[in-house]
Amino acid sequence: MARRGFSSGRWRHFHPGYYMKRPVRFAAVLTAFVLTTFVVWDRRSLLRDHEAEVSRLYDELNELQHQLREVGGHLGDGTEILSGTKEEMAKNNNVWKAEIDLVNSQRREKVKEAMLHAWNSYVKYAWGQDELQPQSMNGVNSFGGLGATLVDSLDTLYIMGLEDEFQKAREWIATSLDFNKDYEASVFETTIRVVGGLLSAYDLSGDKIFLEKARDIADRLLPAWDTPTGIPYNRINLAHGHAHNFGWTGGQSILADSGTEQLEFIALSQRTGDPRYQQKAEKVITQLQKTYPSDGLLPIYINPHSGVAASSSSITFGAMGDSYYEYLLKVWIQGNKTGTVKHYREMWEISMEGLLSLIRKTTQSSLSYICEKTGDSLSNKMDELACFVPGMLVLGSSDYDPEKAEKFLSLAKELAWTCYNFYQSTPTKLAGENYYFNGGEDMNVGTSWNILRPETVESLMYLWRFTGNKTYQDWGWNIFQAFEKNCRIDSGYVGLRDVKTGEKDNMMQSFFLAETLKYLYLLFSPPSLISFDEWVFNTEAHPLRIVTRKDGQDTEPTRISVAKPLGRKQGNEEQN
Ligand code: DMJ
Repeated sequence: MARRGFSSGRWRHFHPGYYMKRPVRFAAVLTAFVLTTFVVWDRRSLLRDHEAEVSRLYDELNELQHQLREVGGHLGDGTEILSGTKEEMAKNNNVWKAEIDLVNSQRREKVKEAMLHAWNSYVKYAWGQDELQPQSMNGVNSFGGLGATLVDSLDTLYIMGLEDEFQKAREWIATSLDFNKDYEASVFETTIRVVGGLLSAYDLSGDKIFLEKARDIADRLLPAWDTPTGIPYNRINLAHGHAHNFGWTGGQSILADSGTEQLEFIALSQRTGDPRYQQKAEKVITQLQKTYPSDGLLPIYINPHSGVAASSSSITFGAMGDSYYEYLLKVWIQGNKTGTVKHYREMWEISMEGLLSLIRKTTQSSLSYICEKTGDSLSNKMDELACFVPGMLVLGSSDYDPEKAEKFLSLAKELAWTCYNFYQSTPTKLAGENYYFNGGEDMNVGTSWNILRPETVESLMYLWRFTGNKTYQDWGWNIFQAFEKNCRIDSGYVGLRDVKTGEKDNMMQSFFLAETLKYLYLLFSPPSLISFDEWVFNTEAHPLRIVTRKDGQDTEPTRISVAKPLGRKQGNEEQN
């Protein structure tokens, strides 16, 4: 029987001559080969990343289990549930839970100790001043001498059970806090830190001194809203009430600076019975609503005389845009989701559709990120500040229909992974101020400082509470350890001038105590501590109690939560 050659039968496909006569088929085979190679390579590199992450987490788990057994040895009662082989322990769900509780309580104590170190350094070197410069061991009045760190720390001290420290701070507020300062204060910074901090301390403690002081400073800020449109000027002299805008904005008001006072001023009106604060702050939103763009994305500069946003300025979820979007959602939550505040949710939902149009993915590792936009042009830049977005999406997603809720929850998870990688990708494991994703590249640090910002751990706290996934706690713990390693010095905590070299700066930002450490503490605490059902956090992490709005006709919730997350209080057992 004659042997069949390569030129006939099924083997002919392997002979070069076959393709020389069929160039189209050759091109198709070549394309298929290249595509398959790329897909396999891409999958493998993703797989490698995941394997590395899983293996790192597994190592950490082993280490924690080891520590737990050691701690168990000192516990006396109940130690028997902490002994035995790893396999036996893993089978026992209660033991597993006990382990987690113990790890969380150890982590919580470490964060509390960090807060005490930051606070005691402030007390020692900068008492009553706005912020501590730890390297030079002195205070500076970067906010006009309003005791910014002290006021910003009140609720963190209270929540952590640091009663003596809280009382000492309270005495200073009662006896020494004086707002009559001939100083051009930022309306935004003063509101979120001072008004917010005082109101939160009042809500937590019931001590009227905090409410009186909040009212005093808010009265000094109020003339800033006396503009033709009600969109405020962003600076005001606290002693004389003269208001204007920052020179570098060309006389324009900034979006975030104008749209981030609503929570505090509504809360103040609710607690004092004086409607003026709420009216001024809410008028800004009704003014913006009149010319709301179809994609809900507002440029960061707005003319306070015409109410028109300057289309030449950029659209961003980072600096100068960020908390405007955050407050649309949170005012709706603060207002019990009733008809009175329905327009906030509607505007927020429109803006979230706009947000989707800014999302892009890197080609190599499929990292999602949020672009900035000027006119029609997108830029592949994302601020770490925009890392509050995952938390906001999680908080708002449960009131969408199930399909959309899932879509926004997935996006939140993807963005949180990117934000976590902002930290993991640097030698210090701390994030830079912003990142570029040019040409589909994964991420390149732009401005490379880190000033102890909270946004990523804030989002991790929301994600953990809503999903119950402990991975978010582990990520937060890694970030905390990087702060401890790089930023802690004997006289407090400093930022880094460069996350690549670890060179230190000389400033302990007040939001490190107000936000970063508070969110970390809550990340390792039961979700019932400052529950989302009763509290809403302002943008400086000051929890404000949700109370029924009495000013509207409709006090019934307008939406039924269709996809309420599992275990909003307890967390579920998602393990991915
Ligand atoms: C804080 O003052 C607030 O979170 C604000 O909304 C953004 N910037 C800082 C923290 O980074």
